[in-house]
Amino acid sequence: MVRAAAILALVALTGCWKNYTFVDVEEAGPHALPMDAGLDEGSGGDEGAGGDDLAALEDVGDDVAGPNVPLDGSSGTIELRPGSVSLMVGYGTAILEISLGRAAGPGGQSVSLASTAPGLLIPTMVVVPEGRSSVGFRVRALGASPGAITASLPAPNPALATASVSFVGTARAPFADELVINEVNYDVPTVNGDANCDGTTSAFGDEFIELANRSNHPLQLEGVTLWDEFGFSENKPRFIFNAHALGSGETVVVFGGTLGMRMSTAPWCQAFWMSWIGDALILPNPQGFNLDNTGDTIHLTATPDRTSGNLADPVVLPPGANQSWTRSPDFTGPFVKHGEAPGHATDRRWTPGTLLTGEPFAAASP
Ligand SMILES: [Ca+2]
Ligand SMILES: [Ca+2]
Ligand SMILES: [Ca+2]
Ligand SMILES: [Ca+2]
Repeated sequence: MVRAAAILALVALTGCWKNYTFVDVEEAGPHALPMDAGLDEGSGGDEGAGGDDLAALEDVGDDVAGPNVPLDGSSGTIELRPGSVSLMVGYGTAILEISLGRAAGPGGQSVSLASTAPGLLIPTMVVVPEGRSSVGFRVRALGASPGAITASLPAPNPALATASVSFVGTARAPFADELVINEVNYDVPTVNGDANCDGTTSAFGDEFIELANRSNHPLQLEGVTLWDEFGFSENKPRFIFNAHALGSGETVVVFGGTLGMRMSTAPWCQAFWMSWIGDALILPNPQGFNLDNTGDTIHLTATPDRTSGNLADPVVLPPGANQSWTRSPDFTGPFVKHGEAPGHATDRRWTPGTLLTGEPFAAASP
């Protein structure tokens, strides 16, 4: 009970929490950072990866054993990314990703985690699920002294990867492509459309926009603005963020209405708790997004001034089909209908707060 109370207090303080399981970099690539794209691409370990992919690697040494090594779940190849990450002091969080050279074998692949950064809370272990080549885990800042995170594979093919960790007192505003739209739910079906888990279907209230921080540092969201096409043309912002530092690899979901108690047992509602859904912070937008079911365009700008510039390309929504429009793979891929994304969760038509597979962004949290 003491521990539970402490966790609740921590969550209340920080708005941060989650436990999870996750996906393949080929399918999800949640931490593909623009600044080290070569690393990200190369580590995917796609068995089919050819010379072009290998040429892009900055660190090909681990892959020498490469595609010919059996899928024994302990291949001796591991990568941790981003290779350097910064967190907000005072409970700031980040999600890092472990990538193996290949899919984990039966039972999954356990990876041990350790840190030399005083006051950095990390899980001691995370499991790459069977059949997946990567997994995410969350870390949390209690102190401010820099150090390193180590992820290690056990014998018989031991391997080690490290990432440096630093701490910052403030988060800066996002630059282009650091904060991206990852999923949009705009065509709410009239039956079973309760995306926000409050027990009722609402044409506006169950719309949502999921955003992700794919940089390697916290981003200050204050003033960041979301628009639909009509709002953009009429200079009417649909949602303006209040101050919030979004950690590296973390996501936030804004629903197009108020938020209530969890009244649904739908799969994506299982992790709905307080201000969270799945693995993401949720925020209400009582005035709504007004996303047209027949097609619309989402703009994400740095400030409520529409001339401040889009943070990423506007997201063009095609005529809807009672499902969301999501990046595939998550964070980095082009948009597709949820039901047409490879590996999508088949028991739902959207994935607020999780990967499109329905698995969490972080498989373990301290
Ligand atoms: Ca709509
Ligand atoms: Ca609802
Ligand atoms: Ca609209
Ligand atoms: Ca999602």
